[in-house]
Amino acid sequence: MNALIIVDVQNDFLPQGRLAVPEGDLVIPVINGLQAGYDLVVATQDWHPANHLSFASQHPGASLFEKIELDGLEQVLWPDHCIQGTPGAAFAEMLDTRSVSAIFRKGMDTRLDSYSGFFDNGHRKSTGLAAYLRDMAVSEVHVCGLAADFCVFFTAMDSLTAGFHTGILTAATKAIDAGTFAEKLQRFSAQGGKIL
Ligand code: VGL
Ligand code: ZN
Repeated sequence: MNALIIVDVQNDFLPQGRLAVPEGDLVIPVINGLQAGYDLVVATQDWHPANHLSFASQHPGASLFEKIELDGLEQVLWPDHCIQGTPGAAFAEMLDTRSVSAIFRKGMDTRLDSYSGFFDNGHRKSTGLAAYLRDMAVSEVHVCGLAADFCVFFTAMDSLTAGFHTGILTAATKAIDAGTFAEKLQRFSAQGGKIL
């Protein structure tokens, strides 16, 4: 069985959103067209409380995109985004979600960011995604969505570690920073990941 993981295709990551990914909207028709080729389609959703500590707004005097240390982990300070229940956290209206069998939310713990759909950044808590995929007899996982250099990359790396044959669908993802993504893709492929 193969599975498609659609990562964080949410309004705040689209060009009008609060943490806009350049050309993020262009992945939507591509992802809609890909879904029929998979036995299982799941989605992740970044889902932060308003006072999440990954937000620069929670650190007086800090600048956007500055790196700080939070509970022993490096943390980029983002603009407020994907706040639980707000329009920015909703899936893009044009995304076809009819075939999505389960949605895995992440980033709810105020002190801990979560780029991967499988684990928080400290690998302290699982979302249950790996167990779900195994239960559905999935062996091959393809990852798409936003943003390529953060949540797509870390989801794909954790998928490899969990033992799934894993590929990143490069035509169905866009990066916050294309240079960062190129470096991370090399790391992914060095670990046995497929660039599709
Ligand atoms: C993401 C930064 C912060 C992502 C989520 O979906 O790639 N990036 N939260
Ligand atoms: Zn986030």
